[in-house]
Amino acid sequence: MKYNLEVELDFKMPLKQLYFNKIINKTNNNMKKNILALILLLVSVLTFAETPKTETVKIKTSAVCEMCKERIEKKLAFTKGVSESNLDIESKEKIVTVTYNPKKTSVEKIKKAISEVGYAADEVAANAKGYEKLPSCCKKGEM
Ligand SMILES: [Cu+2]
Repeated sequence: MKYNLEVELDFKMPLKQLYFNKIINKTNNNMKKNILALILLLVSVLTFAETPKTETVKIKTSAVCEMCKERIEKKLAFTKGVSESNLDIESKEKIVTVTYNPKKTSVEKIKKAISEVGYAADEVAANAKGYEKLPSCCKKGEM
Protein backbone atom coordinates (compact mmCIF):
# COMPACT_ATOMS: atom_id res chain seq x y z
CA MET A 1 0.00 0.00 0.00
CA LYS A 2 1.18 3.42 -0.83
CA TYR A 3 0.69 4.86 2.65
CA ASN A 4 2.77 2.16 4.22
CA LEU A 5 5.51 2.67 1.72
CA GLU A 6 5.76 6.35 2.56
CA VAL A 7 5.94 5.71 6.25
CA GLU A 8 8.61 3.17 5.65
CA LEU A 9 10.60 5.62 3.57
CA ASP A 10 10.29 8.28 6.23
CA PHE A 11 11.36 5.88 8.86
CA LYS A 12 14.33 4.83 6.83
CA MET A 13 15.40 8.42 6.26
CA PRO A 14 18.91 8.73 7.58
CA LEU A 15 19.44 10.81 10.66
CA LYS A 16 21.81 13.03 8.71
CA GLN A 17 19.04 13.85 6.25
CA LEU A 18 16.64 14.73 9.06
CA TYR A 19 19.20 17.06 10.59
CA PHE A 20 19.84 18.64 7.21
CA ASN A 21 16.10 19.28 6.74
CA LYS A 22 15.96 20.94 10.13
CA ILE A 23 18.78 23.32 9.15
CA ILE A 24 17.07 24.11 5.85
CA ASN A 25 13.86 24.97 7.71
CA LYS A 26 15.73 27.19 10.12
CA THR A 27 17.53 28.92 7.24
CA ASN A 28 14.20 29.51 5.50
CA ASN A 29 12.79 31.06 8.67
CA ASN A 30 15.82 33.30 9.02
CA MET A 31 15.52 34.33 5.39
CA LYS A 32 11.86 35.19 5.92
CA LYS A 33 12.84 37.33 8.89
CA ASN A 34 15.59 39.02 6.88
CA ILE A 35 13.27 39.75 3.98
CA LEU A 36 10.71 41.18 6.38
CA ALA A 37 13.38 43.40 7.96
CA LEU A 38 14.50 44.53 4.52
CA ILE A 39 10.93 45.43 3.53
CA LEU A 40 10.46 47.38 6.76
CA LEU A 41 13.73 49.24 6.13
CA LEU A 42 12.70 50.05 2.56
CA VAL A 43 9.30 51.34 3.68
CA SER A 44 10.83 53.57 6.35
CA VAL A 45 13.42 54.93 3.89
CA LEU A 46 10.66 55.74 1.39
CA THR A 47 8.54 57.36 4.10
CA PHE A 48 11.49 59.47 5.18
CA ALA A 49 12.16 60.51 1.59
CA GLU A 50 8.55 61.64 1.22
CA THR A 51 8.62 63.86 4.30
CA PRO A 52 8.33 67.37 2.87
CA LYS A 53 11.34 69.56 3.45
CA THR A 54 10.17 72.92 4.71
CA GLU A 55 11.72 76.35 4.46
CA THR A 56 11.21 79.44 6.57
CA VAL A 57 10.87 83.03 5.41
CA LYS A 58 10.56 86.31 7.30
CA ILE A 59 8.31 88.89 5.67
CA LYS A 60 7.83 92.51 6.72
CA THR A 61 4.13 93.42 6.92
CA SER A 62 1.99 96.50 7.50
CA ALA A 63 0.12 94.89 10.39
CA VAL A 64 -0.96 97.25 13.15
CA CYS A 65 -2.58 95.37 16.00
CA GLU A 66 -3.46 91.96 17.42
CA MET A 67 -6.45 91.77 15.03
CA CYS A 68 -4.11 92.24 12.07
CA LYS A 69 -1.91 89.46 13.41
CA GLU A 70 -4.89 87.12 13.67
CA ARG A 71 -6.14 88.09 10.20
CA ILE A 72 -2.80 87.43 8.51
CA GLU A 73 -2.11 84.20 10.41
CA LYS A 74 -5.62 82.92 9.62
CA LYS A 75 -5.17 83.71 5.93
CA LEU A 76 -1.82 81.92 5.90
CA ALA A 77 -3.29 78.93 7.73
CA PHE A 78 -5.60 78.46 4.73
CA THR A 79 -2.85 79.10 2.19
CA LYS A 80 -1.71 75.97 0.36
CA GLY A 81 1.78 74.80 1.30
CA VAL A 82 2.03 76.87 4.48
CA SER A 83 2.46 74.79 7.62
CA GLU A 84 3.05 77.50 10.19
CA SER A 85 3.03 81.27 10.59
CA ASN A 86 3.71 83.64 13.44
CA LEU A 87 3.49 87.40 13.27
CA ASP A 88 5.51 89.24 15.86
CA ILE A 89 3.29 92.25 16.53
CA GLU A 90 5.84 93.57 19.04
CA SER A 91 8.53 93.79 16.39
CA LYS A 92 9.11 97.16 14.76
CA GLU A 93 8.65 95.88 11.23
CA LYS A 94 5.76 93.49 12.11
CA ILE A 95 7.66 90.50 10.82
CA VAL A 96 5.70 87.37 10.01
CA THR A 97 7.72 84.15 10.08
CA VAL A 98 6.28 81.57 7.70
CA THR A 99 7.18 77.90 7.41
CA TYR A 100 6.23 76.48 4.03
CA ASN A 101 6.80 73.61 1.60
CA PRO A 102 8.71 75.04 -1.40
CA LYS A 103 7.27 72.28 -3.60
CA LYS A 104 3.73 73.50 -2.96
CA THR A 105 4.10 77.26 -2.70
CA SER A 106 6.59 80.10 -3.02
CA VAL A 107 7.56 83.27 -1.16
CA GLU A 108 5.80 85.27 -3.92
CA LYS A 109 2.54 83.36 -3.36
CA ILE A 110 2.78 83.85 0.40
CA LYS A 111 3.31 87.60 -0.06
CA LYS A 112 0.34 87.68 -2.45
CA ALA A 113 -1.84 85.96 0.18
CA ILE A 114 -0.85 88.58 2.77
CA SER A 115 -1.58 91.34 0.24
CA GLU A 116 -5.04 89.89 -0.47
CA VAL A 117 -6.15 90.44 3.13
CA GLY A 118 -5.09 94.09 2.90
CA TYR A 119 -1.51 94.24 4.08
CA ALA A 120 1.79 95.09 2.45
CA ALA A 121 4.30 92.22 2.41
CA ASP A 122 7.87 93.37 1.79
CA GLU A 123 7.88 94.89 -1.73
CA VAL A 124 4.32 93.72 -2.48
CA ALA A 125 1.75 96.43 -1.83
CA ALA A 126 -1.55 95.70 -0.10
CA ASN A 127 -4.35 94.62 -2.41
CA ALA A 128 -6.79 97.58 -2.66
CA LYS A 129 -9.94 95.46 -2.23
CA GLY A 130 -8.51 93.70 0.79
CA TYR A 131 -7.38 96.98 2.29
CA GLU A 132 -10.87 98.53 1.90
CA LYS A 133 -12.42 95.68 3.90
CA LEU A 134 -10.15 96.30 6.89
CA PRO A 135 -11.61 98.08 9.92
CA SER A 136 -10.33 101.67 10.14
CA CYS A 137 -8.10 100.90 13.13
CA CYS A 138 -6.17 98.43 11.00
CA LYS A 139 -5.72 100.81 8.04
CA LYS A 140 -2.74 102.64 9.45
CA GLY A 141 -0.33 100.62 7.39
CA GLU A 142 0.93 101.93 4.06
CA MET A 143 -0.81 100.77 0.88
CU1 LIG B 1 -5.36 95.59 13.20
